[in-house]
Amino acid sequence: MPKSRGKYRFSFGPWNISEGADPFGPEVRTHVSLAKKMRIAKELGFDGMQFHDDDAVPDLDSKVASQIAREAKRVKKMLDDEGLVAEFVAPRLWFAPETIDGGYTNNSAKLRQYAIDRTKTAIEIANYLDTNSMVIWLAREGTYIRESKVARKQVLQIRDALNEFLNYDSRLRILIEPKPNEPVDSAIISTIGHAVGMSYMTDDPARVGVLLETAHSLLAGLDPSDDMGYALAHDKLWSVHLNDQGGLKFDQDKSFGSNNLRVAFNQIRVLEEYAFGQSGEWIGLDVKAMRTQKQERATKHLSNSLQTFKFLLDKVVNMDQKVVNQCIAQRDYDELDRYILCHLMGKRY
Ligand code: 3MF
Ligand code: MG
Repeated sequence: MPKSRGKYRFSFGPWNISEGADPFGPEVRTHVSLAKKMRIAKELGFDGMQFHDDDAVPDLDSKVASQIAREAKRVKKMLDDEGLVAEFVAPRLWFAPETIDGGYTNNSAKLRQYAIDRTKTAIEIANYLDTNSMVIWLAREGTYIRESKVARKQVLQIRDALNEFLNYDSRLRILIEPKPNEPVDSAIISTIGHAVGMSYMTDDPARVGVLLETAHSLLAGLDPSDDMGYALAHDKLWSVHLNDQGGLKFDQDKSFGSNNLRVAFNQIRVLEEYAFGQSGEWIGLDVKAMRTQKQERATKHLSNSLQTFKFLLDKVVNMDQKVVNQCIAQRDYDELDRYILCHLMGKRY
């Protein structure tokens, strides 16, 4: 790894080694066990794993507390044995029949309670896995048609839910992962700005930050490196999901840098300028193998993304800041553009 100000540790989630199903076709690869995924993580040079609550304890809703505790502790032991740590646990609030129309913003009080209870169980699991970080991707908090919910009320319902979790566990840190759409037509907390705003509405803003995903910023029509800068100015960028995205279409979770190297370069530039990771923040890679990828080669999206990160970090560290400063001083941004492109292409400037 090139000499850098940032301290980079990498993680991914079990869902990032997948069977390749998409909305138009079934699975094309066989299931890989959690133990095997941990082994792969270690072999590829990752230090941590991210979990949905039911990645750690499958079929969570049908299990009692003691069984959940037992299974979660077993996963912790597996992590220990592999020399990995859990970065966070995220409640999967978009799968159960109870969350068809949302979790905390469901129009039914009974179903909202399901989402609250489920999240508290996820907090318990996080404790068993020895992490105090919980990521909340607000997948179905939003609408398919505007008239079905009251926008202002949804925001307050999410605030109230977050407060309940902060009060439930005094060590808990919440990372909001915003996304503008998919599965819903329009998410109520749709961008990093919305998520940061939400954090200040809670009872303890110091314990609420954000996780930024490259593709989610792009889907909102925003530049991920600027979004990172925004969250970093608030000291609230506590994790990232690096990946890539080819324009405004479904969430692709392409390998990091595979669509736009310059956009990827700038994300690392912004992280490096902040010395990201010095306070323990992780670099998560939320990437998917292409459906066309064969079973035995379906981890290249992870190794490729890691390699691209390191190569681009090298480009960031070895960028000639003198040239950059000169161009800025002369307000010659066309020359700066040429320098950056030469630098990225490895051409003599
Ligand atoms: C959705 C996502 C999710 C979240 C994950 C953890 C499946 O677009 O990015 O990945 O990252 O649920 O919060
Ligand atoms: Mg993500």
